[in-house]
Amino acid sequence: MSQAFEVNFDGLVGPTHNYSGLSFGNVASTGNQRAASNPKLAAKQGLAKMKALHDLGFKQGVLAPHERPDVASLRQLGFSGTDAQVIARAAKEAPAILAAATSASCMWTANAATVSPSGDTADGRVHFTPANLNNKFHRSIEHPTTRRILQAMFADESRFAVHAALPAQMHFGDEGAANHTRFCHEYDGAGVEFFVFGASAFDGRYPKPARFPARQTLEACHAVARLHGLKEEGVVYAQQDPDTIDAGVFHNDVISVGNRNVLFHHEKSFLHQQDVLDELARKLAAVGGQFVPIEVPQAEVTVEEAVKSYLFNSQLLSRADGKMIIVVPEECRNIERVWAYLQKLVHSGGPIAEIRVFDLKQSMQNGGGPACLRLRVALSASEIAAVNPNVMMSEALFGTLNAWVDRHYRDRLAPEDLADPQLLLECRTALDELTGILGLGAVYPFQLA
Ligand code: SUG
Repeated sequence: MSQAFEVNFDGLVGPTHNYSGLSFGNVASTGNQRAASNPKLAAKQGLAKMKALHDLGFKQGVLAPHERPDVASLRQLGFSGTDAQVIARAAKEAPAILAAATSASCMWTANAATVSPSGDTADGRVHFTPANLNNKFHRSIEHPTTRRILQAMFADESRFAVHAALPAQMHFGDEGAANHTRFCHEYDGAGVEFFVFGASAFDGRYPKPARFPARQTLEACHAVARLHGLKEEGVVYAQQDPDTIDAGVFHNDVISVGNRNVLFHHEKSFLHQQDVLDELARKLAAVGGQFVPIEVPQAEVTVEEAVKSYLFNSQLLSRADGKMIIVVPEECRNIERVWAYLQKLVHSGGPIAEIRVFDLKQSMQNGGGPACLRLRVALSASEIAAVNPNVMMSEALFGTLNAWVDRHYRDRLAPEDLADPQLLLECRTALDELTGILGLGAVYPFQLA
């Protein structure tokens, strides 16, 4: 039996979690603009999921939140003075920009980076490319800190390579693992990496969505595959159906999820869907895997119901007996047809045999479900031993982080609170302590200044 694991690194929700309607094309985000948030509850909901999966025996880690508001970005945009003056001026002259600079969006760590396990890469190292998240200003400011945090967690350069993000330009719009899945037989063997793009930046022959933006380009997928040293026979590219992007599927992980040899997806996920599935089956067979697609028909769950319930923004986790657990948000239980589908799925005798439901409402209201909140890193036992041990979930870390949240987080943030300069100080105090807890060293702008 292989000694390799998929480790899920979940984003710890930051103290400034709020609803600012920043993500055009993400219907939950725009629909909840100006609602009051509860950062304390959001962080605790995320921690509860991490702990529950840890208790079930899965390897679970934590990715730290970022310093917000990002005063450096505000200064770059011409707001000047002391930090408090910068915030006051931005609040008065450009509240939408202040909101963007205050977003806790790094919590959705599926967008932190694309990860290629060592079994796939030319140099046998695990490769990470932080996503430039170029399509949205509030997300485009994440990657420098994300990179420093990943370097502090995966510091051993003989095993891990943490690249810089792709050029910050729409041609190379990159959304990280939200548009990437890896299929394999064993986590440490060779696999097939599946890159899903929304449009091509340079080739006009590819169709484009009409209403909402395509965040990920084909050219970004190619660039990441080159940087990671992937072999052509180990890669499949597919275009998302542009109509589903226009229906609110802003990332591929809102319409499909894969694990090991299984792809759980909707009938309307990809263009030329049958060709895509055939290529995945052929390439996975070449590395010893037997591809199992599970396709959900529109007649049973519509794209609209998929977007509302986040059925596909689920986690598929392999149990020790080889069967899989599907981790879904509570919203799936609240939509009768989706819940009926899930019941049928787990009683079908197929690979997915168990449902776990989590209350992640604080994140869901911004369009972030269970899969958005985690970055998957497949690691061999010796690679796991080289990861910074302080970031791995445990009984003790769970207690420490809950107490840390209790000490530093507010339980309500309304839009007008973002103008409060105290919020920055609260965030810095919390993060200063957190870098100690997680053994990250100096990773935030205020620590590096
Ligand atoms: O990028 N929402 C995030 C949600 C990301 C979900 N991630 C994955 N599907 N993997 C986004 O659209 C909303 C922030 C606000 O409106 O305040 C936001 O950024």
